[in-house]
Amino acid sequence: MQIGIVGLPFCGKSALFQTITKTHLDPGVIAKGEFHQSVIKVPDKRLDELTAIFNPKKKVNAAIEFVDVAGLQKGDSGSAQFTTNFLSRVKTNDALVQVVRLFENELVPHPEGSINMMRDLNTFETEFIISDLALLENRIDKIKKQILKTQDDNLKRELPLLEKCYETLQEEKPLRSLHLTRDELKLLKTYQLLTVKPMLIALNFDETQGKETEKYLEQLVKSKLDTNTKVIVFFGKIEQEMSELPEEDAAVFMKEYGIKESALNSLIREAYDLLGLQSFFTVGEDECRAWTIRKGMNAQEAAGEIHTDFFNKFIRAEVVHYTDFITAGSFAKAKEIGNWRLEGRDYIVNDGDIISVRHS
Ligand SMILES: Nc1nc2c(ncn2[C@@H]2O[C@H](COP(=O)(O)OP(=O)(O)OP(=O)(O)O)[C@@H](O)[C@H]2O)c(=O)[nH]1
Ligand SMILES: [Mg+2]
Repeated sequence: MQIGIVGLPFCGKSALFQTITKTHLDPGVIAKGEFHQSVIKVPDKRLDELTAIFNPKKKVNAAIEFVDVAGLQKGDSGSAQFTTNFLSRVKTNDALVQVVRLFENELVPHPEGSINMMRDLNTFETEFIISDLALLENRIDKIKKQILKTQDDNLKRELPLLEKCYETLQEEKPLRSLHLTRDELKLLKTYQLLTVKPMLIALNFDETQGKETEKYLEQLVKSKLDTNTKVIVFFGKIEQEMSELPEEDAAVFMKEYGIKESALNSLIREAYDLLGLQSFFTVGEDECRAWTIRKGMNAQEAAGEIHTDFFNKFIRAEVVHYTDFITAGSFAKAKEIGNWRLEGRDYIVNDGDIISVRHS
């Protein structure tokens, strides 16, 4: 899974990227405005606990790749415009984090000259909508011509969906506001549209603005967030500084500044929620591991995430929920009280299930 960090110039994208990936970019590298990417381990206390119990040779956290994508420039007409490089980077992301700047900093002036959350959000949305409109217009034209020629049934089914999307965009609404089915989303995936991507708005505050965050959050909620949109609050500069400290020291500072949750934790929690993701575990002496899957996946599909062979040769899954396992203290005890179960392929996996796949 790949998540792109986007936003206007100097809004704090690289600050957020460095905070969550615990990397340190050289100021010269940052200034070049290139993209950076890094894979982060998804922190999971349950996996830590399981590792403490099984003492395996290896612990493998779930992973998410983050990309810091710079690339919104002032166009010739004075309006904001995406560069081609930016679009090609963002197109392949599964979700986007849009950083919105709320901190004042005279040393780095806001490109529009002032702080204005709604304006910045709209600037971005408009550019995304224009880009998707152009893409769809082109595609719809082509499909119509092809249908006349070939009478292709697949294309005939596709056309109404693309037209529905086109109309939505013309009403200046992003595609993520449509309640699209899984099949529709699958179909649209090949087009790599931008406004269909789930969006996480990350409000970047200065550490002195701790008391102001509620006000902005309320304003956003009042403006009715689209479906598939979530908001988090973070404190770019100070959190970046803290991410370079040992964990215990960082915790002390967080408390001092009244920061309830780190950007990393809130970002991952909301991203999982937004993308409908959950984790299951595999445990053993060799390895304890967290796997990320979509909610609603069955045992066979989850097994397939571990290995294609596990999907093809799936027989049954041994399942015990993390909480039940911890309460019982061992597999044997969990079995005794009936919390350890054998499930078939259609069993819908729960967040926190510990699974062992039986296959032929
Ligand atoms: N005071 C204050 N400054 C911040 C905060 N977040 C970022 N900055 C500063 O703002 C400047 C821009 O931050 P970056 O993280 O480089 O912003 P960016 O979005 O990556 O910028 P570009 O990649 O150039 O578009 C840096 O000098 C940061 O130190 C914040 O919360 N408070
Ligand atoms: Mg940057």
